[in-house]
Amino acid sequence: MYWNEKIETISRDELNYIQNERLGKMIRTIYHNVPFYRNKFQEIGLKPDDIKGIDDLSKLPFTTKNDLRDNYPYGLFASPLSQIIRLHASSGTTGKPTVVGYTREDINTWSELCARALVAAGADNTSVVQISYGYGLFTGGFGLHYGAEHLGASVIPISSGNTARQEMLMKDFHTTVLACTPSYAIYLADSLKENGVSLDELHLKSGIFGAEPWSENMRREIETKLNISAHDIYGLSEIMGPGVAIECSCKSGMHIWEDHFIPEIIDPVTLETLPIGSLGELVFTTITKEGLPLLRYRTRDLTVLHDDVCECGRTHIRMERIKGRSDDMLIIRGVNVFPSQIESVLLDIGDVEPHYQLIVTREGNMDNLEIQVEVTENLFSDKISNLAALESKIKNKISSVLQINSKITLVEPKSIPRSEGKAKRVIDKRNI
Ligand code: DLL
Repeated sequence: MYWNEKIETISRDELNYIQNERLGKMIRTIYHNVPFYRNKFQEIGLKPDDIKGIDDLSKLPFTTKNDLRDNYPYGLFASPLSQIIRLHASSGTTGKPTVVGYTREDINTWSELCARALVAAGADNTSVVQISYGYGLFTGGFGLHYGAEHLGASVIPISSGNTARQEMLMKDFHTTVLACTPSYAIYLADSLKENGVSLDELHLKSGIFGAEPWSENMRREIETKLNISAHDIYGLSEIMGPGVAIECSCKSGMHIWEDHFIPEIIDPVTLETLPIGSLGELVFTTITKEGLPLLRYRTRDLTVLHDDVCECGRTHIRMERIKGRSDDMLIIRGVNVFPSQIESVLLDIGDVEPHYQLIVTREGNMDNLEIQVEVTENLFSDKISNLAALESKIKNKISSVLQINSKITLVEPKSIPRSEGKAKRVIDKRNI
């Protein structure tokens, strides 16, 4: 039922004691090792000793994705590269990705927290875990892989894609736990049915689904179609990757592992800290990370925290499903996409105006992205073949920079509606 019962069910007092100790130690390390934070402290006249514990959290400066971009690639690392054993990356807001680094101890912590997550979702050392999250710079595959190995389960590191092979291995290898995005879980379930595979031929018991927003309706659909218990898992590369929080069998929110990350909810406009139970932006302070410790990192994810004790016995705070974002990031087929990334690709290519619109739809369970972009007057009156060549050039560039497929529609100059205020770049027609 628990991977680490002592820590998962620890009293709040003891947990707070651990948090205070770890926070103080981390602040001192960051101050000495990361010039970016030292300068920020000096700007606001803050000394490491001013932070006595978690009650002083609001004195600390925030960190944003832009800070990571401005210090690309390694400027915020608190450990030298000789201590960093792994690098991952996620989408940046423009051309360059956000880079994250892990020391050996960070990888150990990540494995421990993913093992806790897997057990909370019903896995044990007899489980066969099929990891259908992407392996690579994305944190999904590797994070859960190390967690499942740490737990002693048998891991199938199949990565994403190739549905026919996923189905064959799921059946032949007796997969009991499936880890993938919720939209892919539904796609797989439908495909299994189409291929005449009955649920009796499978051994599935539970699923660990995250990396993109989903709903209670989707949970019901997945649970019925695959006859499993479906658990929401949350995480982000900057803080660690998958396993920052997980739903237990009570499914009334995801437990955040507070012995490693301190969560807060803020008002994204005033930046004031909000009381428990309020809807706002989730902010994390890491208290054990060595490679890339972050103070008050603004996730931009909107949610609500609950601190009443869960029936499962775990005392760690719970977060509700992600309700939305306080910025314009979209998640399309599990890939994080910022409109500003698309804009910088378009402007690099030339022959197009800086007027574009992204139209996101969901067909069945697959997301589709259409990019409508205005071409210059000159090009518009040009030959059709030139327009077609431009379309495919944009499509290829978007695919290589963002790793997503898109449909490019070139439109007449001045045909995309202009706005007097903020341009409406995204029309999201998905009803998740
Ligand atoms: O998506 C890590 C992950 C992998 C989580 C596998 C769960 C499973 P990033 O690529 O950095 O990391 O994207 C992080 O994805 O800020 C959220 O907006 C979104 N996200 C992650 N999990 C959930 C979830 C991984 N369960 C961003 N529900 C986050 C809704 C989620 N959104």
